[in-house]
Amino acid sequence: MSEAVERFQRARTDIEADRPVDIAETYRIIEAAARAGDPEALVFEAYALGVGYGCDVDLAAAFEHIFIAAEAGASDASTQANMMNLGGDLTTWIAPRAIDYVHETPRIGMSRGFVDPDLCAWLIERARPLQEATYIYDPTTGRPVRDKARTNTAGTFKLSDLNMPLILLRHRIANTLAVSQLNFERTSIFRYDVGQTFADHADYISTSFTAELRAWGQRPHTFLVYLNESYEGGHTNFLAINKQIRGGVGDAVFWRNVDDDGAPDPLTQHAGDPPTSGEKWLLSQFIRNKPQMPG
Ligand SMILES: O=C(O)CCC(=O)C(=O)O
Repeated sequence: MSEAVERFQRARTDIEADRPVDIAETYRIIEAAARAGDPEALVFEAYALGVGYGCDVDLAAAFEHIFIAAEAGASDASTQANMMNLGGDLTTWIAPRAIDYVHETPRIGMSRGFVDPDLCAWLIERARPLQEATYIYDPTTGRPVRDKARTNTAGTFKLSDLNMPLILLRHRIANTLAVSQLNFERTSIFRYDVGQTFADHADYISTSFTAELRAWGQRPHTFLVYLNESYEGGHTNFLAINKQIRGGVGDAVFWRNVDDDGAPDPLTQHAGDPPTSGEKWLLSQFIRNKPQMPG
């Protein structure tokens, strides 16, 4: 094994363990191993180019890399390539989708058929092994704590868990909302079993969390995609405005968590109601107003 590939393997172990790394240096290691012809490094380079991990976003190169990696025999690249074939060329993949507004104050938008049903089913399978217990932020300390107010599970996609269809979806979301993909937090997929809930909460960052706001900015946007519909109950429930929303497979709902001046909007308080039968799967994308740690 070449030196470049050995260095990549070590970097990959760190990424998979979610250890803090020097992102610019890690990208150079990935790139060198990909140039040396390592198929797995090609896949990682595709993800890095897709989200801007230590490099500028280059979606055309990222798109191509997956097909090249599939031909080179990278595990998993051909299933991604097959999914990508479903969505057409790069331009079609990331084009903004049509939206309509279903509530005025606060403004809540929906985009029907935002994600292809086959891709929804595929994303659920990618998210299943990532599911972990969820947390809420302690209102006093700002630290994550377990609480009965949030009993659903969530799978969060760090760099090594990504896949190119999901990266392309992130760009579709960014283009639909006219925001930068660099401001995206890690994408999550939530699972709710019968009775599990994410009780009434808001997604904006409280103005009292000054260090968090200084470091990572406010969270003006929430964008959700309903990945399945074989459950009852499980609405996204905006209690302050008495509005319950449930999309069909692949439908998206989104709103701004802050008003036009950037102040938190308490009317956006909402809950993920518990399903009364079946299980609910939901993609959740939080978007900040400044660039986030990529990957
Ligand atoms: O499950 C839902 O419908 C709501 C999810 C949610 O509350 C959130 O992502 O903040």
